[in-house]
Amino acid sequence: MSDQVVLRDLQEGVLTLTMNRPDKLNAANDPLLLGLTAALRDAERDDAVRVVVITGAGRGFCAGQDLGDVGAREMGFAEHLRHTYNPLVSKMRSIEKPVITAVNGVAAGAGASIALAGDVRLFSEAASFIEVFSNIALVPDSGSTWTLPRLVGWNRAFELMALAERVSAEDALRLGLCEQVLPHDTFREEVQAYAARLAARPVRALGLTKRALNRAMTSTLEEALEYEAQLQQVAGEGAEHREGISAFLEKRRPDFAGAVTGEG
Ligand code: T3D
Repeated sequence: MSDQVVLRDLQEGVLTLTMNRPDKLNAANDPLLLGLTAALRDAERDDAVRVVVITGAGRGFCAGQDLGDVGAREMGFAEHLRHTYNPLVSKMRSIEKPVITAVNGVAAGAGASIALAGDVRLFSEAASFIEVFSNIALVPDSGSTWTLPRLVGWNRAFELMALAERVSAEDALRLGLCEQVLPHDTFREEVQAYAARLAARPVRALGLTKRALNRAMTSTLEEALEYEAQLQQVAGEGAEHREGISAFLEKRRPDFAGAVTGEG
């Protein structure tokens, strides 16, 4: 097994980033957090990457902050969050490519926040989700206070945060914390197949869609309508749109990846 804490694997437009500290359920240390953020920044600039998948090695997704590291560090909590988790979560939300969090096992604390920050959240049957922060008398961070109440409502979010109870994959699906629960034995293959489906979509238009949805979270309807008009102008002038129209008229499948490659 590699000693790198973030593994990168690019296959057919799908970049899989694997958090790789399996002995600690991929508890996050600074190299892991900074490595993930750096990989997302690289992916943002690389046209060969159409979709990003974030997952974990071994039986965990991510158990949150490595608690063994906390006592030894020189930064305060706020400075540490600003330096590590916050740029990671911001980049996951702002990168204009689909990000799938493939939650293969337990996602706890900031690991749960990272799971929720995906555009598409795919859980294995063996996954679980814990807002574990209150067990060690901390406040939920890395975006959980933003994402969780939007998904489950204020009161349910507070209950999950206050009691730190483990949510099974089945209950996560019922609560809207994930889009799909997939069989554990074939999880990685099914995630790759799902990601390949997304990679065949017009990912530049999806990037603009992500931008519009992000903006709409804090805008009025009038502002959203105007922003949609502006982004539609951009999408409508793009190679993907031309390919979509041609494919429709010629009664064939669109080749969106080829359209962008051929842009020159
Ligand atoms: O700036 C800042 O740092 C603030 C940011 C904070 C963000 C946070 O994420 S705070 C929350 C930190 N995370 C936790 O409190 C979770 C602690 N872990 C657990 O509660 C449990 O391990 C789990 C519920 C996640 C999983 O339980 P289980 O029974 O499936 O596994 P386990 O046996 O507890 O853990 C397996 C190994 O992983 C074990 O090591 P060992 O005994 O086999 O050598 C355990 O110590 C290690 N491990 C799990 N979580 C962490 C960890 N080691 C370091 N840090 C961890 N967070």
